Amino acid sequence: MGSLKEKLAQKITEHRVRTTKLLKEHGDVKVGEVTISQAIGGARGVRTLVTDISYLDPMEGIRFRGMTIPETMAALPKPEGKDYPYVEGFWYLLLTGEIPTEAETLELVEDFKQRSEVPAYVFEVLKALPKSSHPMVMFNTAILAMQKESKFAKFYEEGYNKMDAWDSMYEDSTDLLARLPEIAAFIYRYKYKDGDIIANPKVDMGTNFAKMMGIDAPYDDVARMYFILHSDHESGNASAHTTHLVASTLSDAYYSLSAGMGALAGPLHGLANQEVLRWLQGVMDKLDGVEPTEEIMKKFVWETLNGGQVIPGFGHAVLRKTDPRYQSQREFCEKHLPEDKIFKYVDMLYRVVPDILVEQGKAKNPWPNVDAQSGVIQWFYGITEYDFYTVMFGVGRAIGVLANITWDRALGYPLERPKSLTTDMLEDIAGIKK
Ligand code: HAX
Repeated sequence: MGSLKEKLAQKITEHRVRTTKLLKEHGDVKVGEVTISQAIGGARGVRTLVTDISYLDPMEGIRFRGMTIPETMAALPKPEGKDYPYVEGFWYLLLTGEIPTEAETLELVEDFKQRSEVPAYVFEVLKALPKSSHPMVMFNTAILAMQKESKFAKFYEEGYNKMDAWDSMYEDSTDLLARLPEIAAFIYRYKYKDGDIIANPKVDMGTNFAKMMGIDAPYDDVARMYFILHSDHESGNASAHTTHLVASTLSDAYYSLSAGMGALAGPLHGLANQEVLRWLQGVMDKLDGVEPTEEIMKKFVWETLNGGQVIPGFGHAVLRKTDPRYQSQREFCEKHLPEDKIFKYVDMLYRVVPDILVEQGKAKNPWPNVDAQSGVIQWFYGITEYDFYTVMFGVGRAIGVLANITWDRALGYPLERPKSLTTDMLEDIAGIKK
């Protein structure tokens, strides 16, 4: 057993006592009430999920295992001469809550290399899809196609034991994570680069992805930053929640992650990163070479709102301030691409959109989210095929949701099954039933 798995086993044993005590001795303590608007309105703010992997404060933003983004980036071991940490070390942090040593991180890098072989049939399955399929369909199909590799499914077939079930969930999750960069890069090069595939150099996750995409340094650092920033946003976001829900049926990590990626592919969620660039390109096409000013940008924003559409990359179901993931990427842009035209347009949107959303008076949070800034960076490094952006989000999101379902299994969280009511019942509760 490697250092991470040993540490995880120890943490799980310690944590189980806490969960059991809460359930047995304090199970009747109320956490909150549910209102009619929460029941109809997508359960906003209903506190009914438990995770220790990350927490999203509306005013502060995300903390991974108690650490802000800058603290996380500073604390984790980095490849020599690089600005961003090993993704493998971040996986260790999410699973255990501890910063791995350099040696523990490198052990994990080796472990990922050993696991990173993508079964050949996956590429055949992808080639059988129409090339015009959305890259998220390809990504999702590849994940699901690999289900036959599931160690948890085998463990279940051979006589399931609840106490040990986390082990094979961890194995599946790590196998998946190690393979996702190659699958994503294959989709990119197969779909957009005439199938000119670059072999996995088997270095570390970020470098592997950059090399297989065919993009030089510092894109390896971009990949590390991107995967870490997009990894986890507590349990209630649609992709994390979907993955958790499906895993709660004792589905394995392949089925669960594939379901979660379906949620990520929605334009109100992860697809928003492609929509930001699509929206901007639409503006530029209409301007036909004229440089947009703030006044022109305001006109397009209002046109979009008046057409009944949302401004992609702005607003959030929980956050009530600028997303720190947006800030981190903005800082990267200021350092590496300050003169980039698209960065300047995105920055212009930062200056004009919040006031307009406030004036419109609908959005509870007028500030930009992670998706407003991420496409600019990818575009700058040559990935102008913006419908691919959500796939990269998916590789990152997998880190968080897979860590969560490993812990779900470890703590034996049961089948998720909230209760529904009828409209008649709500009218009765509200005292308006005739
Ligand atoms: N542009 C226009 N209108 C917006 C808006 C935006 N960016 N954000 C919210 N609104 C509107 C909502 O559509 C809603 O309108 P209706 O009352 O007509 O339905 C109203 O304001 C209230 O919504 P809210 O309570 O502020 O926001 P929700 O919790 O319902 O939704 C969303 C949160 C992120 C879905 C929303 O802000 C949105 O659609 N943003 C644009 C799409 C986007 O950027 N999504 C990515 C979010 C981050 C993420 O998950 N990344 O993966």
